[in-house]
Amino acid sequence: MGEAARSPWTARVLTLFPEMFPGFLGLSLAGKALENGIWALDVLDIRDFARDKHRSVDDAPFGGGAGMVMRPDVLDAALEGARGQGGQLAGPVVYLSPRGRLLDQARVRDLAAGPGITLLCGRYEGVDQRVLEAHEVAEVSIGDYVLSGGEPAALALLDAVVRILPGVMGNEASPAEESFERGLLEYPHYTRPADWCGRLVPEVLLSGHHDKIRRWRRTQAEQVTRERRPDLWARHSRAQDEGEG
Ligand code: 9WO
Repeated sequence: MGEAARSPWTARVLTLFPEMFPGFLGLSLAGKALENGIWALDVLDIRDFARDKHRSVDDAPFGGGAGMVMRPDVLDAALEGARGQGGQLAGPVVYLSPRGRLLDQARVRDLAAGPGITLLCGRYEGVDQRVLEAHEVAEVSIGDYVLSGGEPAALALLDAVVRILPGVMGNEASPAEESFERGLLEYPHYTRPADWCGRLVPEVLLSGHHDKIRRWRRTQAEQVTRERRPDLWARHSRAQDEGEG
């Protein structure tokens, strides 16, 4: 008996700008992994699901006001079109929006552990609320700022997920990863020369005392987290108190 072929981690993207994909994800490690079949990218043009002769995808907002809203009937057809063989979606449907829950490394890890994701990229003033409810769409934000569309946010989310898929990075965890696992920011990094324009590398890093170096880095990570991200520091301290560290 042959093994059934396992499908790779699959990103299905619904967008009015399919030319934006794979974008930078076609380069570097993510691009190599895409070529090697470690992940797959299906891009669907939302306009292909418009049915009227002008292929319109948007309409004026009820209640008046500036701009246009993406039509629920067109988005519904696109989401149905995003189902693969067997009528299954590739993982949860995520709408990139400043109204969403903020993306963090824990969410990235959950997504990487699943079968994939279906990403809905909005344009204009956004999408009709009812289609988000009908399809149980999760709203995700990559930060508290407004873009002109969801596409750059979709690319950022995919970059975060794809780099941790098995076989993409080489299997060692990066310092940033290990640090984030513990809820801390990274310690500072240095390379040669040891004296650059009179700026010296901290002595301890030249000492060869690996235990001392580990403790110094830990202290630096804690200090920078406390100073720059009191929110992360509070969460980290709470986790330590509960004996998770
Ligand atoms: C535009 C606009 C113009 C006038 C009045 C209200 C308005 N709201 C918006 C708006 O939020 N547009 C969004 C553009 C609609 C959804 C896609 N767009 C988007 C996604 N901008 N920024 C994001 C985004 C996604 C994830 N993380 C951060 C930002």
